[in-house]
Amino acid sequence: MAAAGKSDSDALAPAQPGAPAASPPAEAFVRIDAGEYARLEAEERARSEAKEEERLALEHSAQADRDAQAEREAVERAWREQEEYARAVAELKRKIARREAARASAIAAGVLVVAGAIAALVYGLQVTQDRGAEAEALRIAAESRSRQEDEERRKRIADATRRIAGAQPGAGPAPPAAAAPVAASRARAGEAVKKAAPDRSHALALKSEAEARRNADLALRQQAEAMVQAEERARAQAAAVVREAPRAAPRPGTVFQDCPDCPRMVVIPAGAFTMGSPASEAGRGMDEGPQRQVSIAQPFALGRNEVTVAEFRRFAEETGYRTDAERDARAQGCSGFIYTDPLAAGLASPALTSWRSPGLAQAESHPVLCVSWNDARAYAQWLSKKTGKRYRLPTEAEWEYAARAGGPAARYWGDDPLQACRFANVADRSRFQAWGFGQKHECTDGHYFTAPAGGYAPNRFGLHDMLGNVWEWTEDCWNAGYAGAPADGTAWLAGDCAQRVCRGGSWSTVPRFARSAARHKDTAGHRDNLTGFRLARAVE
Ligand SMILES: [Ca+2]
Repeated sequence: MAAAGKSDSDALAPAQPGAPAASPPAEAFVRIDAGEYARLEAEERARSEAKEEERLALEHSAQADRDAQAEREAVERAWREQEEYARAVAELKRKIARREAARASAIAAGVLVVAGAIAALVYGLQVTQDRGAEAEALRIAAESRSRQEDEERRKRIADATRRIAGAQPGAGPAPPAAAAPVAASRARAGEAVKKAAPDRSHALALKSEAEARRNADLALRQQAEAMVQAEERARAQAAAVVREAPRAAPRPGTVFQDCPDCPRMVVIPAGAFTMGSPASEAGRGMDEGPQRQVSIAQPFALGRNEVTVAEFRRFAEETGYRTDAERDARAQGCSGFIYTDPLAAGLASPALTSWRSPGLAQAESHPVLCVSWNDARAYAQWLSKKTGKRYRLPTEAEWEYAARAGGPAARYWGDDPLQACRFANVADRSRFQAWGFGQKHECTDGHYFTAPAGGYAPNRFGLHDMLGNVWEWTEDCWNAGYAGAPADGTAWLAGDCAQRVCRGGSWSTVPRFARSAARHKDTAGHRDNLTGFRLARAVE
């Protein structure tokens, strides 16, 4: 050891003039035996470890400061977004008010136009009616004249009859002096009748005209009233639509997309279910109980598929985001199961892998791999900002509720793992042919590694790949059981929050883990080529 050389030189140490004899000289070489040196070395190591701890503590503290700052910024951002939302709502309200005012003016103008049109109609009607009345008056006058003529004719006939009767023997002819007053009287009567007939026609015409006016007024009033009522009904209906629109939630089962590059989402109904597995379930883990009732009060949306490579690429391209695997200073990249797999021989080493090149063949439609819990949350935050909707990871309870889709069986297709290959990409015969061991699914699903998202039959909620393909991150902190977990479907944010819950199993999952209740945990920064995610979204 080097300490031995140093102790050999002790005799050459010069004396220090003026120093007290009892004290060793300040610069004297000190004899140190091997034991003492080991002790000193241990002390030095302890000091250095203490320094390292201090440095780590400082780093940790700095990280905590950064986290706190990020949290403050997130809160501020949320406030700002809320303010922007409030401003947008106010602006919308102003726009609606302006539109209403414009509509009211347009309606008023319309009323004037309609009133003008009605007046014209009424005038036309009046003219028509006046003409009708005139014709009627003429007809009455003609009839009257005709009756008068008939009367005169009858009188003339009666007179003639009387004259003829007076000429008969015994009666003698009527004296001419008597005939003159009768003729004059008849002429006067004729004149009076002639004069009376137009007077009566005129009165009738006036009466008809007044009647026509009354009818026209009534029609105008009725039409105006009907128009006002229709307008009030239309305004009430428009107000009801504006009031109801923000509350109108899409129906369960509805598939929607907030943008062309956004994941497709399915509306999941509100409901209650039994979370966890019964003791009798084959392959059950101790962390899947105790079983408990969970109620989810509001519908929410869940990704129909796991987030794909293409969808994640859009995020990375728009933001320049680098995943934990890409940023890792120790260049660990993305850890993977396949590096020990005989079929994966010759693939890139973990240090070079990331979602861009996870060490196995993937198409853009396959679920993204090598993303940590942190990366998944960053994607959700970006999507929320991009769309103005609240995207997030699902809670563990939401995930299991959605995976079961109302069924109590171990898997959403039933209890039988042999049926898996219709519904999920799991460790099937193809995978284990190479290995020749393992508890595989005794069926063939057509994919050794990941499969295109949504390629297998969905569950009753219309969700694909809830089991198999890739493990999916959830929001919850890890707890080794459900005692004390929230019962309302919210995330359990107590417990071991350095580790987060993954659900659903992967392309490499054996029957024991390909179950709706099976759980798994990883640290928030962990990434591997078995794990991806899907997103949840609040349904507004
Ligand atoms: Ca498979």
